[in-house]
Amino acid sequence: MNYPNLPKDCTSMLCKHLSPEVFEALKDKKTANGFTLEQAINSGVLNLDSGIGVYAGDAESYELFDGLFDPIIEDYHGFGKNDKHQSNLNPDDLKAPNPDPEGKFIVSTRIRVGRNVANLPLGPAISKEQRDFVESSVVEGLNTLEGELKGSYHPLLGMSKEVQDDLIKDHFLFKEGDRFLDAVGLNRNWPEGRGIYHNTDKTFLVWVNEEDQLRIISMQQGGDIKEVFTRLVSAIKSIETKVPFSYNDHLGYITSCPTNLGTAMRASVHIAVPKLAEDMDAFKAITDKHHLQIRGIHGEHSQSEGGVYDISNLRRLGITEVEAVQDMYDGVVALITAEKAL
Ligand code: ADP
Ligand code: IOM
Repeated sequence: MNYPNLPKDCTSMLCKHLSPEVFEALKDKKTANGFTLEQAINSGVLNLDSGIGVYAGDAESYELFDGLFDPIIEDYHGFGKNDKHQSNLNPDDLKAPNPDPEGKFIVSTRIRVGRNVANLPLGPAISKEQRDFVESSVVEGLNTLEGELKGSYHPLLGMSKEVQDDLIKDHFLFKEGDRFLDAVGLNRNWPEGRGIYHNTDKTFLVWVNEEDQLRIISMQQGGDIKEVFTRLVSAIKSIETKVPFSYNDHLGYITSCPTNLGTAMRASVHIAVPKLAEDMDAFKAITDKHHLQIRGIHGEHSQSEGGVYDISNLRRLGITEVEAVQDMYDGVVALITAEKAL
């Protein structure tokens, strides 16, 4: 493989950090699962509008291709090679009374973590048999959950188009045919091995075999962020007694995209700030100050509708879960204050 054609105006982390020297040093390496640099960068090479554009095929990718991953991890999370990740899943440490009790701004709150099964390749390098094994063992574990977490699994295979489209439209299910995931092999054998588990109220959900093998999700209408976090923590704790997760002291939970390492947590609200959004510089000044990311309301790479945005914590590694949610909470309070003042 030759050094890829990366135009000067490309702003992804791949374009920023893949110098010809880094490329030369890594181009012939292969992990024990057969994952190469060419595979790791293909999504960003084919999708120049990527935010990052680089994926890992397994935990070893982060060590073998460290010349590319380390600067991206440092740039995105502000986390250095010798730093250690820390966890805090205690809801009592979160200072987050509902910032919008009258429901004027916050439409809904969602917090998710990514998880992958220990001692298996990540989605980009997994075989069909391994992926099917992940599905059956995760579903076996999920089927033992009780109380509020009790629910049922709905495989994508055999799901009607209508049900699938409704779940996507209502923000419960991942999209189909994502070109960023496609380019790194995450859509191979689609739809086999993929599905969604959820409780009756759809306040607790688990995506199986999307970008990560598990996305554990707690969500509900309104702005009770602490309630959403508390439910998520109880789900994580129950599931990890049944499924061993890939984790190390340096990078925390191992995920296929380097943005998700560490806590693998994205805590978001859908929030209506139509006046503030008329001045994107002022809006961005607040989100930057609180380390937040702005997304559209149909997920990553989508657009806002009606002045409603998805606002979430940007950093996930080197800070605890409580700090990640606190970043989001503090920023949301600042956004509401700014919107009210306009
Ligand atoms: P992820 O959060 O897993 O990184 P996306 O950004 O693609 O992935 O979002 C996945 C889905 O979750 C999308 O349908 C998105 O609209 C929905 N979503 C995210 N945050 C919220 C929220 N606060 N309320 C309702 N739906 C949300
Ligand atoms: N996590 C991943 N979907 N994303 C950061 C893609 C990208 O834009 O590079």
